[in-house]
Amino acid sequence: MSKAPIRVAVTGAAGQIGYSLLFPIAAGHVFGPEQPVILQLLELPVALGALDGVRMELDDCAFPLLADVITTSEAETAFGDADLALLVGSKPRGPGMLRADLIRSNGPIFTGQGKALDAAASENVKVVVVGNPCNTNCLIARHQAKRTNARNYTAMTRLDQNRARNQIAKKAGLAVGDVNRLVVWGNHSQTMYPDFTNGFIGDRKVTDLITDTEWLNGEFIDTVQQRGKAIIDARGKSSAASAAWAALDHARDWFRPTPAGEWVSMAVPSDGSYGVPEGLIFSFPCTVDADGEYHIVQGVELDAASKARIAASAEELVGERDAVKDLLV
Ligand code: NAX
Repeated sequence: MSKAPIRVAVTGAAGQIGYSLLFPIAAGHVFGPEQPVILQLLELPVALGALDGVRMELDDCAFPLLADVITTSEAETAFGDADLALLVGSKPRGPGMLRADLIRSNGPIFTGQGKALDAAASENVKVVVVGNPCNTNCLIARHQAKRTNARNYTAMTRLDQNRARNQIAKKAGLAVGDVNRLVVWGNHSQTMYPDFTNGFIGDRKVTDLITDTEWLNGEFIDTVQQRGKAIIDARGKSSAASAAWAALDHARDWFRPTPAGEWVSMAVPSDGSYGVPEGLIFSFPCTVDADGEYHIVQGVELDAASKARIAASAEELVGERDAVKDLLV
């Protein structure tokens, strides 16, 4: 192994998503077949035993690229010199719990983890928040970014994008790999907007190939927005493997230039683009350059209905920000 290893911190590493996430990273899926990695895994003390089992399984895979595995319940140890931090661990939404309760209950976790990240991680650490409500948890963690690069605090909406691409491909009867520029705007919640108006299948607009506008404006958007619930209803557990793959997609696509003509959905700190209040963690169409910097795609044409949906999701995020304002002082 000639290259210096990349350090990847994962929180909630013994959970469902963590378990699906670690093995592909160790196998080279994110950073390629030449790049060694060190996994730095954070869990609650109560789950350290289970995490030890995960570490044993990682060992037993004999991954040539896996230079080391650190398991800990100390956030600063897990985030030490991390180049990538996947913040997955958080409390799940319990029966009858409102979204507002979840925000209040998980917020403090992200204050503590934000502080630990800022104290210990690499200055340019790339942060991907998966734990829900991921946009606002990311906002809270980012508020602690004094030394680390505050631009690099992002939340995951890639699962929503992947879900949207699949629905469109199925409806058109074409390959999912040909669906492009089909991004999700806004909050990872039921106000998210999968924007079919700018999507392509091959070199044809989605709206040229799928002319059933009632389906696009109704069932399609509803299916993407409700897909998480549909999976819980069917499986009895929330999405795990698909969420893990989406986190891997998000990370991989942030460490390589975006292929020409493609866009990726990333919830990033708003710079005011498209009228989204500055600082909200909002999913936009993005591209990544050769230096690993993301950019919000500018000049995307939006019809009145799209603008209204984007504004509604921004408004929801403003409400979430207000609900945690004591954690942002
Ligand atoms: P699990 O309950 O299986 O695992 C979570 C793990 O996090 C547990 O092992 C727990 O011990 C650990 N944990 C809890 N608090 C922690 C803390 N303060 N520090 C370190 N570890 C901690 O949940 P899982 O199915 O893996 O889901 C994890 C999170 O992803 C949830 O918040 C879930 O809502 C969220 N999701 C986000 C998605 C997205 O698209 N952004 C989709 C999938 C998923 O619903």
